[in-house]
Amino acid sequence: MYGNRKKRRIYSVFMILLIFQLCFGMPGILSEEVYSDELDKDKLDIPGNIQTSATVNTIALKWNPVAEAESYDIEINGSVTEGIEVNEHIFEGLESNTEYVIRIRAANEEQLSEWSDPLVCKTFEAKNDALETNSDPENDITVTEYVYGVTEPVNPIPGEEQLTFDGNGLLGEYYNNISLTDLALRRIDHEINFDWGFESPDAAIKGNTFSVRWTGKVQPRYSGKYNFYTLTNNGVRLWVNNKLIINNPLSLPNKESKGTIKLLAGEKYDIKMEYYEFLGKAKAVLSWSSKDQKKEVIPQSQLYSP
Ligand SMILES: [Ca+2]
Ligand SMILES: [Ca+2]
Repeated sequence: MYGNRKKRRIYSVFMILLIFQLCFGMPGILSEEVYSDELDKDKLDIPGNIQTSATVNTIALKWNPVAEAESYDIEINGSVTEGIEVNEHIFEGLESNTEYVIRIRAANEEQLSEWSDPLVCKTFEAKNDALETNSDPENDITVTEYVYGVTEPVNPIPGEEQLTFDGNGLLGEYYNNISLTDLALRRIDHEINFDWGFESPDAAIKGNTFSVRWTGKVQPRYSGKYNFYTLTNNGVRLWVNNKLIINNPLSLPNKESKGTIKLLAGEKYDIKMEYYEFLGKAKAVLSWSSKDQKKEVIPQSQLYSP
């Protein structure tokens, strides 16, 4: 009997504590949970998966989009650029061979996310001091002019119509990264005149972060100073006769670059074009012109695979 009374008393005390908890304790706990749920609902995520790509004087960034974010702020060496509306950005005009510390946060009208962990990205050392790059804002063309080759102007060779032009195109080597190291595909491209948009050049190639090296020979129809033009999205380098005549390693969309070199009609010159696509749309077009040659995409007849 005594044992049962004790059990009943313990049971009663337990019930009183439980009722007290229900009346006074629980509302407090519940309201805290509701409050933190409301905070979580609006909290912006920190931008993640930040990828960088550097050149001598540029740093390109992209990151995963953040839900509910309307824009992004980027801090680069302490200076903040606000209101970037897409999840990618390119800083231009940076110092070469310099480390930049970068953080990104998301923003909308109500709030800011925390800054991402700082990451360090270093620009490359400038190697080719002779190369002059001028910007022509009127035509939105980045001009890289570098004249090589024969010293005296050469007139078209008499009887040049006897020259034969029967090229087959250039060897295209396609890589599944932007650094021309992860070879995925080799093929002959009759000309370099590609507008891939958001698509990939081939099922074996990713839609972003791929690169291509085209090699072979180029054969001009006329003698004289030739302009070569690359219209690329994104970076490009072009060598003709083993001279680097275009060096635009971080081409913005629809940027045309021009390089100039003197050539002799009918000669076959080494040509190499390196290109990479970083993000978004992809494009690679190689054209030429001279005083005797109207501007055109360099046709298959003038290109020879190695
Ligand atoms: Ca793409
Ligand atoms: Ca692109």
